[in-house]
Amino acid sequence: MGKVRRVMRCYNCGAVLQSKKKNESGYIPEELLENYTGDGQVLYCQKCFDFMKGINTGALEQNIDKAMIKILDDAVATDAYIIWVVDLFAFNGTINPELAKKMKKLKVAVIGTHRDLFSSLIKDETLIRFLNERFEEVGIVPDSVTILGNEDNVDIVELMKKYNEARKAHDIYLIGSKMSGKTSLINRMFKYYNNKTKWPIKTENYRGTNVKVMSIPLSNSSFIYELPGFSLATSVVGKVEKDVQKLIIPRRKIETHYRTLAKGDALAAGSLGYFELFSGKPTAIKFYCAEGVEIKKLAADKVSEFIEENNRKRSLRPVSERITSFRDYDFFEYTMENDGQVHDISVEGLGWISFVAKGQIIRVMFPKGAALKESLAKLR
Ligand SMILES: Nc1nc2c(ncn2[C@@H]2O[C@H](COP(=O)(O)OP(=O)(O)OP(=O)(O)O)[C@@H](O)[C@H]2O)c(=O)[nH]1
Ligand SMILES: [Mg+2]
Repeated sequence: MGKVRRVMRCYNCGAVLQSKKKNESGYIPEELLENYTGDGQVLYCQKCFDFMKGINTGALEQNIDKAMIKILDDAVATDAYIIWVVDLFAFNGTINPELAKKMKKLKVAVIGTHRDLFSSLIKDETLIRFLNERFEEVGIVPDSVTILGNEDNVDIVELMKKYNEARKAHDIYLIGSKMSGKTSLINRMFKYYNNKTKWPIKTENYRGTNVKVMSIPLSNSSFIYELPGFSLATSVVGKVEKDVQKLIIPRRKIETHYRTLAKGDALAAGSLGYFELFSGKPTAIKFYCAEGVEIKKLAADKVSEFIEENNRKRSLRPVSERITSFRDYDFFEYTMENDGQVHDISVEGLGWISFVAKGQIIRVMFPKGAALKESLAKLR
């Protein structure tokens, strides 16, 4: 995998921080840059020192609610079977390491949803391999990986049978991000579900928490618990207004845009994401996103001007009123290895670029606090 490094910018003015030239923009004393731990710490250029607040917060991974963690401790304590539902489009960034550490102790079946958004030329095996890789990366070897989409012909009865055997009479906890497709899956299962137990299906606060959980009895002593979705706080979807969400969530097929970036070029995805080839040979990239996202190639040093102008003119959608100045973005830099393999850099909820890694440096600017992830490509 490529190496990621935060590009340090002054929080206040957005200038790239440097400690070489005192009179130039972004100057900061060397020891401040050197001792920066990234841990809740804030950096300002000397000039903006008086206005100290905020940070380059790039989360890289999703946050999980404390109450939810408590519930999942129960899952671990009872050796429950986990069904982890993930949205194949907005997947990167959704595995929280703390959560993964817990789930590692259990049997985990993975379901990748939204298959219908991908071309039918893409094989299920390709998507299955990608999900296996991402889970194995955090120490989870999935018990099974299933790909689902609207209008597929997956045999749900067979799937339920498979899980029923695999769970070995233990409870099932159905987990996943908000909007990943948990309820859609349950609804598909309900068509064939027959409650022969003494318990009703109910939704109530999980014991000792104020988290609403639906429990569906499987036998007189075991249940499926459908947990609320994990927060979209690290997804661009969770950071923008409703009308912008409509543009970035794909409804039909995912669009693929082809562009070649030369050194100093940036690809703008509306006002929500910028991918810059900072160094390296011209690179052919594909950008995958919803049909509502417009893209444009521009000179990287014109990005700040462009942001300002696009706020006014809205010539490249989507534009969010919540993300209007440099301060509203995080800024990261990937130094890619030179392995000749196809890699993705993905901004959760917005889309991803895909390209052959040849030692390039790629800078990504994206809404502050969204999750960013680099990995071997999803579609390869
Ligand atoms: N195209 C497509 N849309 C899907 C698929 N699965 C779910 N959706 C849609 O995605 C949205 C969210 O689905 P839900 O099933 O409500 O997701 P959830 O995981 O229960 O979400 P929360 O209850 O918020 O945690 C809905 O608009 C669904 O119609 C799928 O496979 N393909
Ligand atoms: Mg739901």
